Amino acid sequence: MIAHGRQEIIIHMKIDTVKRYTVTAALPYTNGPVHIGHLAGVYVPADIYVRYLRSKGEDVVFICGSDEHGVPITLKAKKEGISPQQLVDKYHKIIGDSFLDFGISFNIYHRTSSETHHQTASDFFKNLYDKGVFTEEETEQYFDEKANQFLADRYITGTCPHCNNENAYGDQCEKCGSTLNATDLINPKSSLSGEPPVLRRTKNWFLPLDKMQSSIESYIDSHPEWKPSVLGQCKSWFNTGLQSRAMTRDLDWGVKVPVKDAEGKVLYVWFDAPIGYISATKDLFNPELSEAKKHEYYLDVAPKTDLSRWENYWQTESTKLVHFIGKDNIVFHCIIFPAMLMAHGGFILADHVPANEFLNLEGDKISTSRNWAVWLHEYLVDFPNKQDVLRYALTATAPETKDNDFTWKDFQARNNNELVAILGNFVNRVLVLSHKYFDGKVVMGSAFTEADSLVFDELKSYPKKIGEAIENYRFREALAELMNVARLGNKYLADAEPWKLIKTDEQRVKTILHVALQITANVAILSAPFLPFTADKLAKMLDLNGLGWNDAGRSDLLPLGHQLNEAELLFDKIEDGIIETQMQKLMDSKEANQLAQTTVAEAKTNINYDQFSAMDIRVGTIIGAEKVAKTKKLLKLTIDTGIDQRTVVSGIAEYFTPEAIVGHQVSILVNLEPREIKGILSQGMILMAENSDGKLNFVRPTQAISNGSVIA
Ligand code: B3M
Ligand code: ZN
Repeated sequence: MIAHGRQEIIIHMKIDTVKRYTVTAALPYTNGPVHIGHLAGVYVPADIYVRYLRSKGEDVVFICGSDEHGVPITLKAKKEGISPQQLVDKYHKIIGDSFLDFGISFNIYHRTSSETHHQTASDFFKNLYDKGVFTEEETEQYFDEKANQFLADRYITGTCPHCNNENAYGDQCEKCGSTLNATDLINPKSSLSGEPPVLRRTKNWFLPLDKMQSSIESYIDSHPEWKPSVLGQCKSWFNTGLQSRAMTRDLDWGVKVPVKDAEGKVLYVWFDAPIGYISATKDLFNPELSEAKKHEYYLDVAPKTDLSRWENYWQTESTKLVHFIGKDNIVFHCIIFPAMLMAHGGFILADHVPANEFLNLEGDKISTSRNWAVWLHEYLVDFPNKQDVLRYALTATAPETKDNDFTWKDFQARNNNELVAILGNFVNRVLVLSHKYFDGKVVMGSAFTEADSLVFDELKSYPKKIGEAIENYRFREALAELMNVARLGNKYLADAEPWKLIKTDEQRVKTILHVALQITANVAILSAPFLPFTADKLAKMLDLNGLGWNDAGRSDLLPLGHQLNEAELLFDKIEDGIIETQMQKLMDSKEANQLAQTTVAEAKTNINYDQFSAMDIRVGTIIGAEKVAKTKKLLKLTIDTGIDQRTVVSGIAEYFTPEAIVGHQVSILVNLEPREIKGILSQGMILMAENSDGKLNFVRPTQAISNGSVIA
């Protein structure tokens, strides 16, 4: 209780002095498309927050862009056989388009390969360098002698010293989440050549986080209102003791290190990427930015403000800075970036870092390499115009406090039982009845009853309830409260029964629909941060313009005599077949993955030609098959070998039924010494292909050929 009270006070104190907001969303690595995990963890909550603030009339910039440096990019480029620049050009477009398609309303979607960014990051480094912040250290780094290259971060894989995951990267273990140095890995291997690397001495510049620990700790301590998971991660870093960390790398893709003696070195991607937020803001407010660049940066109109300068969003105390990120980025946003900003001076620090946990998919970790994901660009092909359904389902199950699971069944249920049955149904009933009884006009009949006043009173409480949940980064709760507004409307209609009263008391029906329409207008405002496409559609149907959050709660949003537009369905039911197709798609990728991953048995030692030709392998036809009694695996087959008809006992009963194989041609080794199996004399062996899971397939001619044909 005490902690809670304290938390509320801090939040309110800060909000009083806030003049503007800078909201950032993690810059996605530009090495692949984005999936539902990205959307749920970072971009949808950030977008809800920003749309809400804008609706309240706040001055806010929403910043994102492509993280185009770092080893993930160069590795993927190599894999696709294109240059890093070609790779980032390709994915910058795909990712940016997905965000646009899903209504993620960045003011700018920038890129770290841009000139502005290179200049900004370079200047930032130079500033720290000139102040003597960095320590120059010569250390031993891994080097691939075959590729003639230093191996930073993800160029190295090996076993995590903390959890024994064999596929940990040189900068991070994805299994246990610990941040690593390449030299921490057990049995390191180069991702380029697969060989164990050697150590070579090289000079790099380090940020002495060890010396900055107490300032960083007091910064974190001043935010007891942050999520326990975020504070917990920071605490564990402090407990182990911060260590100085290299801010440069021996690589050629990235921002060149702008000092003497730094050939072949670039800034560490985690040094340059967060500065990307600042570069993006600069270009957002750059009046000279060319149209072509604006297009490439997906630039929305710059926010209307009397102080249109980027500095106001980064260097003024009255600006509230919020970073939306996933939990794997916590240390970089809560410790390293603040340390950089403090060392530079003149910048504000984040007021909140509402990191989310991870979203799983059908009980399994989302994985790009295993293609276990729902890709946004693919979703839109299968579910055109259903962006809001996904936004809704992802917010309703957002991994706010623990990892959560997305399932297609849940997605379907959220759509059918909530969006269609509650929200869509309410709006549709009100509009259809208004058109049917009163030609789509807002009318009023007999005086409001006590029931009407109670509904209005309750309605009034929602903007604050929903708003507070959003301001405290509890988006699931906020969304649940929004649905309660629709529930309130449904209950009101169900109790008032205008469809019955119309025969006896038209004046009362006018008032009922008047009340119901005011609720609907409120739904249009309150749903906009969460379901922007739906809210737009609804606003059009109501012919409602220019209202914002501060109008919500009012019961006079639609004036008397106001003409409504035609009603349209907001949502429609998703049938089982559609969901089954999606499940099948996932099953297919699981299977493809398993096939790709099956291990291959080691090669046997060589034999000579005589040994090979000693084997007499023929084509035969199975002319009879039956199970061998009291066994699970054995079938007794009768084979026409062309030479004779003989009996072979074969261990294939778990994979084939007798009926399914009679008539099949097979390959049979006919000169294998006869052997008694379960009392049956087996004369020969059928050739089978067997994978590492024990799955069997017949080895047989692709077209019918006469029995007895020799296989050699
Ligand atoms: N690109 C990591 C990620 O996508 C990184 C975020 C940068 S935010 C400055 O997980
Ligand atoms: Zn680990």
